[in-house]
Amino acid sequence: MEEKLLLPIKVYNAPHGQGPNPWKVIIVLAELGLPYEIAWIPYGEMKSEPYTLLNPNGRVPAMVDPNRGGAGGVTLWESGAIINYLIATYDREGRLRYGDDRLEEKWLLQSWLMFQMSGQGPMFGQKVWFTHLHIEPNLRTAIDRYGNEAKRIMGVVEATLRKQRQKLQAEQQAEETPVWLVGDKCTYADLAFVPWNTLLDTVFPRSDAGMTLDLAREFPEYNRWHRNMAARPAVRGVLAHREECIRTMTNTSFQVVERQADAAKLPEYEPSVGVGGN
Ligand SMILES: N[C@@H](CCC(=O)N[C@@H](CS)C(=O)NCC(=O)O)C(=O)O
Repeated sequence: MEEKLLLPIKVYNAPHGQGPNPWKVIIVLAELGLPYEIAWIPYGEMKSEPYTLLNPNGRVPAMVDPNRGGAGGVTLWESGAIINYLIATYDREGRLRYGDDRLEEKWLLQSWLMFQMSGQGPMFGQKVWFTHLHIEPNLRTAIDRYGNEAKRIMGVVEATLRKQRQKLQAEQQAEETPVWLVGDKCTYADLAFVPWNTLLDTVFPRSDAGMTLDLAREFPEYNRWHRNMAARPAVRGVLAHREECIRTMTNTSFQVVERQADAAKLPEYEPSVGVGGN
């Protein structure tokens, strides 16, 4: 099936687009040049049917691809699984992946995607929770625990990128040549880290003197890696769209906080997590 004949792939996202996980999927769709549309599901409607018929976990994203499968199309949830589906189904030219001719690199991309899903996402997420939202403010041991884990994960990425840089230097390649997690090109595994990276100022707010982050100094290759990804036309377009959504859409995400017994009952969710300056 020609890409231009495809119907839009539907991605469920929550207004006003602050949460990182749906954007991982949207970045991959944009990079592959696939048609897509965003279906906005308020946080208040996410934990019950009909949405839980799409995603039993009651979170975003979910994806419906009307171009494949039976009458209802292919419905999937969990951003990593959706990315895998999109790559396996639509990245025939291997724009964001390696093929069987580079077998180890092909599967190493899975290692990094799993690492993003099980490491970066949950640790950054819990750091945000205990820094901004937990009912007991300044719970230092929890803030430090997740902050240190977040930095440890960034350190794993940094060490890998430095090794990649050393390889390039050994090959006498130009200093500005970008380095990637696996092999010699940007893949879906790199891109999966982008949306959480854009929230680093929220994960490590400058207002918390007890746990700061100086990205350029502590993780210089990570910093360059993120900047290189953010400068890609498709990524730039998606991130600009996300910012516009945050700026212009009606806020519903305080509902996430409202239903948590262990959250501070903040009147607004976004200001607490740094939207609008931090
Ligand atoms: N592991 C899931 C995480 C999904 C997730 O936590 N999504 C957030 C928004 S980025 C959400 O729906 N939060 C609503 C809630 O916690 O109720 C994935 O990657 O798809």
